[in-house]
Amino acid sequence: MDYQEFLDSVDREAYHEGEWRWREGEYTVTRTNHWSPPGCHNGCGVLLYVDQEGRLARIEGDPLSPFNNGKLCMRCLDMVEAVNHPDRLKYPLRRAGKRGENRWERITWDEAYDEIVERVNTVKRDFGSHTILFVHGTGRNIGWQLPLFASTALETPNVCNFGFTGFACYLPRMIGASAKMGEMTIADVSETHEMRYADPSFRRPDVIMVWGNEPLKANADGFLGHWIVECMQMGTQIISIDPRLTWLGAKAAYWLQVRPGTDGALGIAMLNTVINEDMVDHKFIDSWCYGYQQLVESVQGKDADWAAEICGVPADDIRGAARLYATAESASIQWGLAFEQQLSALGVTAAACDLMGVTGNIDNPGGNLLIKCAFDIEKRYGLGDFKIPRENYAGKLTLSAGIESSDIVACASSDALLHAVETGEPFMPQIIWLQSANPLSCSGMDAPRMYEAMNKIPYCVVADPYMTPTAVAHADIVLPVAMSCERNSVRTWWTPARSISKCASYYEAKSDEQIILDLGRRLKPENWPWKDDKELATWYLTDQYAEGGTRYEGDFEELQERGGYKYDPWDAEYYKYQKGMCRPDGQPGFDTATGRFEFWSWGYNHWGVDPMPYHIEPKDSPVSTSEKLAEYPFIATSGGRSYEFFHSEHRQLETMREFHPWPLVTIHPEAAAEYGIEDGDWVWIETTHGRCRQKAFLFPGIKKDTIHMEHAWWFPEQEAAEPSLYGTFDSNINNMALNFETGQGGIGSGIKSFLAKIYPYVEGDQMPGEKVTREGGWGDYLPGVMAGDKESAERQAAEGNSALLAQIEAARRAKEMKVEDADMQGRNALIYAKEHADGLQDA
Ligand SMILES: Nc1nc2c(c(=O)[nH]1)N[C@H]1C(S)=C(S)[C@@H](COP(=O)(O)OP(=O)(O)OC[C@H]3O[C@@H](n4cnc5c(=O)[nH]c(N)nc54)[C@H](O)[C@@H]3O)O[C@H]1N2
Ligand SMILES: Nc1nc2c(c(=O)[nH]1)N[C@H]1C(S)=C(S)[C@@H](COP(=O)(O)OP(=O)(O)OC[C@H]3O[C@@H](n4cnc5c(=O)[nH]c(N)nc54)[C@H](O)[C@@H]3O)O[C@H]1N2
Ligand SMILES: [Mo]
Repeated sequence: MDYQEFLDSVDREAYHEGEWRWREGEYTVTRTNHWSPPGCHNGCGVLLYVDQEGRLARIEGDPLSPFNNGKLCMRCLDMVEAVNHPDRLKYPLRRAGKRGENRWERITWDEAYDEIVERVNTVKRDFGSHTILFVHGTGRNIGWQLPLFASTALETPNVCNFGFTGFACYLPRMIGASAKMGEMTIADVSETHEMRYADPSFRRPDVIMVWGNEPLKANADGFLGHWIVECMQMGTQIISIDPRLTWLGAKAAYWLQVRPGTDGALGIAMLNTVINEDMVDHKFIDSWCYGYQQLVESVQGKDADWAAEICGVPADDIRGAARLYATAESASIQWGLAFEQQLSALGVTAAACDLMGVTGNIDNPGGNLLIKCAFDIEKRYGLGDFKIPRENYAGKLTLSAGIESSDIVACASSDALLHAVETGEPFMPQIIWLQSANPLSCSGMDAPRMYEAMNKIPYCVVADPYMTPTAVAHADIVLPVAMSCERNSVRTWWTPARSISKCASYYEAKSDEQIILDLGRRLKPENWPWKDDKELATWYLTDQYAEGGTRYEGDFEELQERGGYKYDPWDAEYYKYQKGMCRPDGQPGFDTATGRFEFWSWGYNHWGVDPMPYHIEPKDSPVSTSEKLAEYPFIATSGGRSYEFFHSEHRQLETMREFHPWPLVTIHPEAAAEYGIEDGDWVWIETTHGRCRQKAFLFPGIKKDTIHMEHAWWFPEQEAAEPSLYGTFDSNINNMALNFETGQGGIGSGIKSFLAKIYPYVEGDQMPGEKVTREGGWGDYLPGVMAGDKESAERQAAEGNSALLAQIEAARRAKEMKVEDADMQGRNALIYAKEHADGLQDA
């Protein structure tokens, strides 16, 4: 691949370089970025064609955008269908029947606002604003807006992804990396340079280790998977660590087919090989690191043979992959969600960071970069609480009225809030506000339990572009949300900073920005000074609250006019730690307690987490619960993404369903044959905790003892009213997932590994929707503790639930900290460690 050749080949004039809006025949064309709805983790450059009726008629990738170079995924290419789909919510709705009956009356926005304001103010007065639970989902373009609204208009500290136990997405990698090296890290595939692969300072990685991540389907966390393919065309080799064979795995130098949930052991063994075969970067370690000797000691005895047993990967492959990674001139690790959907979440993160550290692949061209969101607009990955005025932020640490969260993560603990709903202790939540979340279908672990819990909360608001199973089951008011092409907004997730420009509209749908502005003004005018969405966007870019603001110079209009993006030179610089660019005091080094890259981590230690890489055997596995194997012989993992869907979204779109009509469970052909299952058969997947139904997909690229299930299915074409709820429980693997099961520090969840059996579905079998909505599900929940088999639940109740206790203990420590220090997650602990740690002198 010759990128310069590509750049030279683009007819810039034909693509209206320098313009952001122009006429083309009967269309008005807008150069902008797509950033939800529909959901995605990325903001790709697009050209939107709007017809004379103001309707989105066509979409094209923008070849002048260095981010995606004109490429778009199939979901973006299908945007016209998503935006104009007749199922979209057109007007605000008020529930007219009972919850779950799917009967609604159309109301005006003013009626909706009046009802909400009256309800919120009554709850604030009678119960306290902390009894409002605010729920939002993954990093769509809501991350900064919604926490701001929740904390400064609703005035609740209780913002979380309800039901998503153990903060089991991305946050563990964020905070783990921040503890180890002071910043988040991402694989360098030139994405920080406006000139991309042609930038003279860039060097493509010799090796990319793709670990627990499927970048081509997920494009997760601000990273476009196709960038890896471009590097491969320039010679990059791949190491794939995945229980399934993926497209990248099929082209990899090494494919380590790891047993789900055992990556901690694999990482430790790779460290053992690299260290004991002396493939480390002594210069980097001696000059810039802390705690290397402890790392050397901690991995002794845990070699590739040890890990081979645990992980089910040949020892020679573990050694070979470690050697390939460590001896490359530059190599990077591209990690994914599997890291935190196992109990060792922070331990695996530590192991991966240490591999980068021992080989000196930190902030070097083609290694792992120290990265911030462009211009410091976001201190974190778009959760935006940094933007929240401090007097409101303080509440986040203590979570008023006794429900505590850990100081590791700034959002509220969903387990703690579930405990509150189930027990009424220490308070009974009065309102649940769901904006960009559909917990019954996707984000709620133990979906039947979430169903029961949400029905206990007296009032429920849902704001979404589509009617969802969760809205039908629980909502009292439903607000129609505008799509990406119908909003003015700005966003960063790493670099560049991007703008989103409004160019169409749909019935009465309003953007998230408009909804929170309208309601913010009505609920708390003194906190909501912005005239309109553009002013709000400018505030975000330049940040009126932070001391000195951000480093962004300009405003929404300027960003829009310059083509919708701006790269931050800080991110594009290599070896920032050598140049005094990382620490607030301007000294060289890392922004950690010791100023160094920490193999022995003060942050981890402060959190009460093992400061060295660790492995925890999954709680339900052939090793932990071997007695169950006779009845539940499969290790079930889940969640691998598909091109067609973003979580529970896109199920309405005929085009997507044509490609991917049904939920698929991947089974090895020989295993399927043993159970009389053929490709395309409906199959029950069952654990001791529940069951769901998916269609068999026979595939030899998975081991015979492992199955992989898809998440977030519902069927908009099926009956909305209960018991069906669009069939959302019928195929939901979260019927089997557990709350209250987390790893050290209350972080990580076990959902990538549990034991299951499979058997054919027979016509007439009872469907889970019926079981859950009519018979109370399978749960035998002891409020506030992990369900599962009754015996273990009772034991846990007697012992006091360990995950909850860990969070409460961490919160107790957090309370001792000074509020003014607590300006971001992860850092909290580091600041604390800086002040309190003994023995820093030897650093
Ligand atoms: N199209 C699409 N894109 C998405 C999403 C979506 O729903 N659809 N969701 C977004 C979100 S919020 C996230 S967090 C990301 C997630 O995206 P990724 O980070 O890619 O994570 P997963 O899709 O869970 O799984 C990646 C790989 O992990 C493998 N795997 C399963 N168990 C294990 C294990 O125990 N160890 C290892 N090493 N590998 C394992 C799976 O086989 C899969 O190939 O994607 C984002 N992007
Ligand atoms: N078993 C299993 N369960 C999983 C996972 C897994 O791998 N396995 N993945 C988990 C992960 S990593 C995550 S992050 C969670 C994700 O969970 P969520 O991010 O909560 O995703 P959804 O539940 O699909 O809900 C998103 C809703 O937001 C709406 N929406 C989309 N864009 C916007 C917007 O801009 N504004 C508003 N107001 N609404 C919008 C959509 O229409 C949809 O109804 O799910 C988790 N669930
Ligand atoms: Mo996620």
